[in-house]
Amino acid sequence: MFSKRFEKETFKQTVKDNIRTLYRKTIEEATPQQLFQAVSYAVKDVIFDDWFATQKAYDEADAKTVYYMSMEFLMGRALGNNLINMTVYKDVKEALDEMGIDLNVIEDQEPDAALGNGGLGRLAACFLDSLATLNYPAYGCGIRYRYGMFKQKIENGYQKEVPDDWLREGNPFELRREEYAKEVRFGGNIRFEKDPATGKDIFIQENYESVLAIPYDMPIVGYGNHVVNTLRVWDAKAITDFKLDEFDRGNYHKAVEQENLAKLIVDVLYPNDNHYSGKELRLKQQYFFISASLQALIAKYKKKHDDVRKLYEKVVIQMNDTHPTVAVPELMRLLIDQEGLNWEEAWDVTTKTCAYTNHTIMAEALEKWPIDLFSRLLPRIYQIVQEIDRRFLIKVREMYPGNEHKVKKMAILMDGQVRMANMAIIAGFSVNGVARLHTDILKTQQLRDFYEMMPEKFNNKTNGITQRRFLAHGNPLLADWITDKIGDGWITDLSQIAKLKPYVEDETARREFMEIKYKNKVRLAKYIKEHNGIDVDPRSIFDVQVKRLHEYKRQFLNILHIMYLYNQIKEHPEMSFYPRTFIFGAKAAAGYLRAKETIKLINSVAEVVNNDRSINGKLKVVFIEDYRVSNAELIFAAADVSEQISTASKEASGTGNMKFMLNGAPTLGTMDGANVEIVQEVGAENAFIFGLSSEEVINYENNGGYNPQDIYFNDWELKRVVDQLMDGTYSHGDHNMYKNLYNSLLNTQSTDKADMYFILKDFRSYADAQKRVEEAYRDQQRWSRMAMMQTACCGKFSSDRTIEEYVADIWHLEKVEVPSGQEE
Ligand code: T68
Repeated sequence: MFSKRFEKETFKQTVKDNIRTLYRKTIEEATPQQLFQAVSYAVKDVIFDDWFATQKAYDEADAKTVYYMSMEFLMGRALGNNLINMTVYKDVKEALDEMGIDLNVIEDQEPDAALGNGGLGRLAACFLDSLATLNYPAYGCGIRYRYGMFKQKIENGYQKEVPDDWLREGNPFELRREEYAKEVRFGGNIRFEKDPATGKDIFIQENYESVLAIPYDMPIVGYGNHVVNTLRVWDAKAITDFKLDEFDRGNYHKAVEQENLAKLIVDVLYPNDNHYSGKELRLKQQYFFISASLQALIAKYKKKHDDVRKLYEKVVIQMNDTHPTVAVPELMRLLIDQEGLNWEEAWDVTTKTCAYTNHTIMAEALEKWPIDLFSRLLPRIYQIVQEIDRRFLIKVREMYPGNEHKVKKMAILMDGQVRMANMAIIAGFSVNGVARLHTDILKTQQLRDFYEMMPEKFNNKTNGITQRRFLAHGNPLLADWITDKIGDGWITDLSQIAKLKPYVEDETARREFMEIKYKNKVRLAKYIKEHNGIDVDPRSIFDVQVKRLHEYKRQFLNILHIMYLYNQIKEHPEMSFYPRTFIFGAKAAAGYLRAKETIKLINSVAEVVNNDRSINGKLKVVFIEDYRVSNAELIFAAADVSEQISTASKEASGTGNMKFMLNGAPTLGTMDGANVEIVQEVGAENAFIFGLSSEEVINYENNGGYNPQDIYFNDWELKRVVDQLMDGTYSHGDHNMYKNLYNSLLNTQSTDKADMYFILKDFRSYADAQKRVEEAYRDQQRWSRMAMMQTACCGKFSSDRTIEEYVADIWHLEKVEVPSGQEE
C-alpha cells in the first residue's frame, strides 16, 4: 500500500468530506464532475506531500537538472495516470466501487490537457513520465494556453473546430506560484552606454511593452518511487493595473495595450503540426516562456551557487525542436546584461548548456523569421544574434576559404531571415534526430554542411513511449495478463517484456491474448456506437490509422484503397473477402484545405459504403471524432492493424507506431522513421512492408519527381478510383467537391509538383500488402503468433530507454532517491 491515506475507509471518508466542503452535498447528490473534483483533491493532497519531499531531496543532493523546453506538452488526462503511477489505481477503484461510484465514469469527467498538436507534444509528455519514474531531476517548461488543441466536431462530413475551454471547471492538478512571477519585455529600442565605473558597455531597453509571467506548476508523478517532478507552464498578466482615476491618455493606452498583450499571448495553441506559422504572436509566445523560464532557472541556480560561469554543471536545457531556440540569445543576454559576463564567458556557458532535437525534415516546418519582425519585437536579442552569426561566419570562412556557398547555406541571417535551426545547431552542444533513419537523413541531406563541419555534435535518440499510460492504464486486461505471466517488472523496465516470447508457442496463451484483443474491440465498438452511431462487428479486422492529418502521412492513400476495395466487392460479389473495419482519427490544421478535404472524403466514403446493404457489412469505414490522448488509449488497445504509411523519408520517427506495437497490432507500413527499427525488432515476417524506400524517394525528388500520368493511364482500376473523385460517386453528384485532391495527384492546375507524396506510385504495392494482411488474418493461429510477437518485441520502444540514452550521452544527470512525503 502506497500510503495510509489510500486505505479504503480513510480514502472514502476523504472523498465524502471533500464533497461536503466543496459543494455542501452528499455523495448521492453530487454530479459526476463534482465527484471527479472531490476524488482528485483527495489524490492531490498525497501527491503534494511527495512533491515537496522530492524538491527537498533534489535541493539537498544539489543535483543537475534538465529543463525540457517545449511549446507543447500533450498530457491528456491526469487522474487515472497519477493513480497508476502511485500504484493505487486498483485500491481506489475498489473503494469507489463500494461507494457506488465507477472510477471510469469519474475519469471521463476530466478534460484532456491538450497543450500540444501531436507527436512532438506527446513525446514531451512521455519524457516527463519517464524522467520522474527514473528518479531524474527535471522540469518541463511551457505555456499554460487558455485554449489547447481545438475540439473537432464532424458536421455533414466536414471538420468544424470548437474552442477547447479545458480550464472551465478548474484544474485540480495545478498550483499557481505568484511568488515566482517574472517580467518579460518586448519591443522598444536599445540605448547603449558605457558604465563609468567599469568601462563596460551597458544596454538599456526603452519604450518597451511588458507582461508578467506567472508560473503554474503541475505535478509529474513517477511510478512507485515517491518522485514528483514539475511541469511549469506560464500564464501572462498585465503589469500595469488600471488606475482610471489617474486618467492620463498615454498611460491609459499603454495599460490597455499591455492588458491585451497579456491576454493574447497565452490565449491559444497554434494548431499546426509539421508546419511553420510565421505569425508575430507565435514568436511572442516563444520568447515569453523562454525568457521567464531562463530567469527562473538562473535565480534558482544562484540560490546555491555564486559562479554563474559554471551554470552548465547544474543545468542542461533541451530544446524541443527550434520553437524554443530563442533560448540561445536570451541566455546570452541574461548572462551578459544581467550577470555581467563578457561575450566569451557567456558563449562558453550557453554552448555547454543548450542542446537541440530536430523532429522533421519537412521544408515547410523550418522556422525562419523575417528580420524586420524579429528585430522590432526583440531588439536586444537581435543584436546578439547578429554577433553570434558574425563570429560563426568567421569560422566558416577559416575552414572553407573562398567557399561563399557554405556561408550562404549555414549563416543564421540570410535573405532577410533569421534561421532558427542554424542558430540551434551552431550554439547547441548536441544535435539529435528522433530515429536512426531520420538522423542519417539529417547527416547526409538536410544538415550535411553542419555535419561535415561539426560531426561530434550529431547523435540519434530513437523515440519511445511510456508503457505506463499506453499499456498499464490504457489496456488493463492485457497489462494484468502480462503481469500474470512474467511479473510486473515490465512496468518500469520494458525490456523484460521479451519474457513473453516463449508464450508465443503456447496455444493457450495465444488464445487468451486474442480473447483480450477481442474484448478491447468490443469496448471500442461500444465507444463507436455511442459516438458515431455506427455498428461495427468486433470480429472484423480493425484496421486503424490515427494521427494528425497531413499529406505526407497519406490518409489519402488509405481511403483511395478503400474506394478500390469497394469497387472490387461490388464487381465481384462472390469474391472471398474478410470483413474489415477501417478506422480513422485525425485533426487537420484549421487552414489546411487539402487535409480538410481528405476528412470530408473519408466521411463521404463512409456514408456510401456503410449504407450499401448489397455488400453485407463486409466493409465499414469509421471516422472517430476528436481524436486525442484519452480516446487513443482505447483505440490502440483494440487495433488489429497499425497503418504507418507515410511517404518514406518524411516521418521523422512516429510514436503511434510504437503504441500499436505495444498493444499487439502488426505494422502495415513503409520503411520510414522508426518503422525501420520496429521491423528490425519484430522481424520482417511479422510486418507488412510496402512502397518506395527513402533513397528512392529522395532520388526522385532530386531529379524533379516522377510522372503520375504514366501510372494513371496504365492502371485502369486505379484510374477508375481517381476518376470517382470527380464523377460524383462520393459527392451526391457534385463534380467539384474533391477537385483539389484530384489535382494534387495529377496536377492539372496547381503550382505544386504532381503527386508529391508518391501516392499513385505506391498504390499497387500498398494494395498487395493489404492482401497479405488479409491472408495472414485468415489463419488465426498465424495471426495470434504475429500479434503476440509485437508486444513481446517492443521492449526497445519505451521512453525509459530513450531517456536513459539522453542522460548517458547528452544530459549526464544522476538519479536521486526520494523518501515518502507521507508520515506513514
Ligand atoms: C513529430 N513532429 C514528427 N511536430 O512528425 C514525428 N511541428 O515523426 C515524431 O515522431 C514526433 O514529432 C516526435 O519526435 C511534430 O509533431 C509538431 O507537432 C509541430 C508543431 C508545431 C510546429 C511544427
